Amino acid sequence: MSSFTFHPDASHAAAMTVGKVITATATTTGAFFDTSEFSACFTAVDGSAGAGDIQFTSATYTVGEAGGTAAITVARVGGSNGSVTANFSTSNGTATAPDDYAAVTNLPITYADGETGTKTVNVTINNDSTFETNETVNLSLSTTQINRPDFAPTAPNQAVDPHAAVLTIVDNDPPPSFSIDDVSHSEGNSGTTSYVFTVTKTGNTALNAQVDYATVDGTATAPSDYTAIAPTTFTFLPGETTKQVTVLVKGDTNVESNETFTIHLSNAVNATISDADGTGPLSTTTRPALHRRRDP
Ligand SMILES: [Ca+2]
Ligand SMILES: [Ca+2]
Ligand SMILES: [Ca+2]
Ligand SMILES: [Ca+2]
Repeated sequence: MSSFTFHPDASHAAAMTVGKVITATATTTGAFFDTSEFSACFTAVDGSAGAGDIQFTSATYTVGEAGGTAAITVARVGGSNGSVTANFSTSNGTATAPDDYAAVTNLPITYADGETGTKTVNVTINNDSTFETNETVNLSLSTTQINRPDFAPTAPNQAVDPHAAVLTIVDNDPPPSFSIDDVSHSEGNSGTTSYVFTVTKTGNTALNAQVDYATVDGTATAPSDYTAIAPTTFTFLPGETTKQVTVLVKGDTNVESNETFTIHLSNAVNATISDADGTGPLSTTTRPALHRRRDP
């Protein structure tokens, strides 16, 4: 069957208000005036504005990690004719579900015939205790589906482009901190003794963290008392919490008071430093006997 366009004249147009029902019949012009009913009647609609589609009200949204939920607003744009539905979904950007947020998949958002304004979809945010960068969640709205009764189920619904936006979750956790312990034991009377210092990273982090360490002379001096360590960088992967620094201390039988040197931490990256100095007193616990014997 061929199609045609209906042009109401002035008197008929006045009756063509939205919501009225239109029917059509075909009548031959022959002697018998045969009449045929057309397909199901349908409701007159506001064709000038169309059904519109459902869009995000912004290309970007931001929420603090402690915000509980991110309120994502959408609006019906371009018309209010008929009922429309679009499906809202999230997908991982740099944020990952379920650690950072609760995923949403194909949540329908529906506007009734004639309904306009904004609607809000809540995305649940997880307030974890991990230091991390601000992270993103991709938001999508599917093609808007138009649910008008005059659209047969098998007919293609009006297709409107899908829409996308990005939600940024702003982290609220402090960076991890580095500390180094102190080491004290006998230097020994000969050879070298290992002084093992432990650098500890405290706090959850999703990022690599770095810190530099180097020896610093105190009353003990390199190279006569110990072997100096030039500035060196430790890189801690997210799950690493401790690393060790070994300083070789030279033992001798000289009469000397306890001496010290320091391992100094500096230049922390993605971290802070809570205890920057590990001291290494060269305890002379083997010395008192020698000391008393030689000192009248
Ligand atoms: Ca994360
Ligand atoms: Ca997180
Ligand atoms: Ca947090
Ligand atoms: Ca966090």
